Amino acid sequence: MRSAALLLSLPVVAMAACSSPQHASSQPGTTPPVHNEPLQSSATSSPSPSGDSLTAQLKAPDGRQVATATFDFTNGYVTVTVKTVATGILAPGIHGLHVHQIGKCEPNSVAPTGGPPGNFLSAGGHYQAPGHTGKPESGDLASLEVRQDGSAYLVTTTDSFTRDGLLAGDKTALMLHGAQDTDTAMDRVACGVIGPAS
Ligand SMILES: [Cu+2]
Repeated sequence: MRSAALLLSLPVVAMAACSSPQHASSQPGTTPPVHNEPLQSSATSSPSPSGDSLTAQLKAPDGRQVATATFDFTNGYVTVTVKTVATGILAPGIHGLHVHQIGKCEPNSVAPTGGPPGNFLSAGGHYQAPGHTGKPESGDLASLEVRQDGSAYLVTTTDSFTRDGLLAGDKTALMLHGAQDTDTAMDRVACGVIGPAS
């Protein structure tokens, strides 16, 4: 619910600051009307909990719930919030986080391009919005920094994909990779299919 538009009338102060003789006229100044309207506070712009939000429940390959993610679409961009729900699962460090191109989160699955099976490989590669090529890819997000106890919290924004784009076709999945600079950096350690909040 939005309040009426904020109408703020600042009285214009006519400054007769010029002291040069040729401007020293004694025109009677017109006094601007002064409005003493109460200042209305502007509406706060936090994402509204509307039905436009999407969510993903990130789970480890063994099914343990790792984190929740929300996608709030407002003002032409999306605010992505990722929060762990358990400690002791994720390794400390900085984990790659991307939207992948297929809404599947299957342990021990085969990539769409074939090859040996692995965790969450059937989610395919990084999501690209229609018509977008190159890097950063549309699904690339800020990384998730995991604290020593395995917990993490990230809020980031992007305008590189839309709600409709995430839900189109095979839908999409939010994927968390292993910690950077470790042997498991390229692994897919948690995955959640992106869909409407239920
Ligand atoms: Cu990825």
